[in-house]
Amino acid sequence: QENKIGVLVMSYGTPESMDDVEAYYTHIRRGHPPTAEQLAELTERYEAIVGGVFPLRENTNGQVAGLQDKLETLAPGQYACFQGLKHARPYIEDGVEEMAKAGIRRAVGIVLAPHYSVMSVGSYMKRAKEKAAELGIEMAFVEQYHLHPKLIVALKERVQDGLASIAKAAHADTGVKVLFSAHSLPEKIREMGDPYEKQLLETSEAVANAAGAEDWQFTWQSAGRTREPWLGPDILDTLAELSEKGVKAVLVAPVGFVSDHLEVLYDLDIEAKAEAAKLGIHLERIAMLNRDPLYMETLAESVIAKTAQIG
Ligand code: FEC
Repeated sequence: QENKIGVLVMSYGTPESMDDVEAYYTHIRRGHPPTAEQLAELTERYEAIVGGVFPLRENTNGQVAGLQDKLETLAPGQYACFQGLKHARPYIEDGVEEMAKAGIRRAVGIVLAPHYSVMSVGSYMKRAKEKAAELGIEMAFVEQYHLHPKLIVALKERVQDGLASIAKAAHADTGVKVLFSAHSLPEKIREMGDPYEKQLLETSEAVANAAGAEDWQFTWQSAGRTREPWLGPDILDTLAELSEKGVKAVLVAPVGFVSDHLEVLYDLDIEAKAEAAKLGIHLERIAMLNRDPLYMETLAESVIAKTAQIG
């Protein structure tokens, strides 16, 4: 593989088993173990999503394999993909080490999240850069792909399918609000001039226009359980506000995420859905991208375009 270009495919990571939840949570909290109460609460959320299975692991594996296949089609024999996770094994640093062991000298890094924030994609990149410098690998990074035309088409199709599904479920007459959403971050990113919020609005607007959905807005979800203020409004507050305005049907489009995982399967499908039901709102969610061919092409084309920068 020495002559190949390495592709470090980075994703959030999920526990390997229920026994691993505490270590995973401690890693997310930068080495501070959770209290017994916090741990119990997170464990319950994992148990609630399909009986304690960790779908993000399988989905990330599938996306890495799908990207490798797509690169093989577009540029046969030129690329070798490696996986690096933010909060679980194989960690980002492990992925870079695997590349070095395979004799890779040049590599491109890409994150399985379309929007750039210094606190998300930026922190993945920082860790990969440090390890690559240590091991003498030259690396370039895809920082965002939130307006890639194929990503927009893939999301547009899902919004149209979701609207058709809601129309069948008897709410065709009252109109449907499309709610684009993404993981909240601490409010301090605003003062840092971070592009996260702007990029999320750009994706939302492009998808809404392509799908012909006129009635839409953006909301945050999954804010962390810390004392500092997080970007809002949160989806649960947004639902309450929409209910007061008489909205009866909502299609959630979590465009900040690309897989089925806890923040979608619990925070939206269980928590937000229950809140909507209480408010008399019919809530559905668009299907996630997972291994969608158009998403795989978005990743592959972004990697190939970036390769030019490493000579
Ligand atoms: O399915 C799974 O096992 C993992 C689901 C999962 C994804 C995910 C994505 C993002 N996060 C982002 C930011 C933060 C910040 C904190 C934070 C905390 C958690 C906790 C869990 C968790 N996140 Fe996450 N995130 C997922 C899971 N996240 C569990 C800890 C308990 C909790 O607060 O709910 C706060 C950390 C701190 O204390 O400082 C910040 C961002 C994304 C989307 C981009 C990406 O995928 O990287 C941003 C999936």
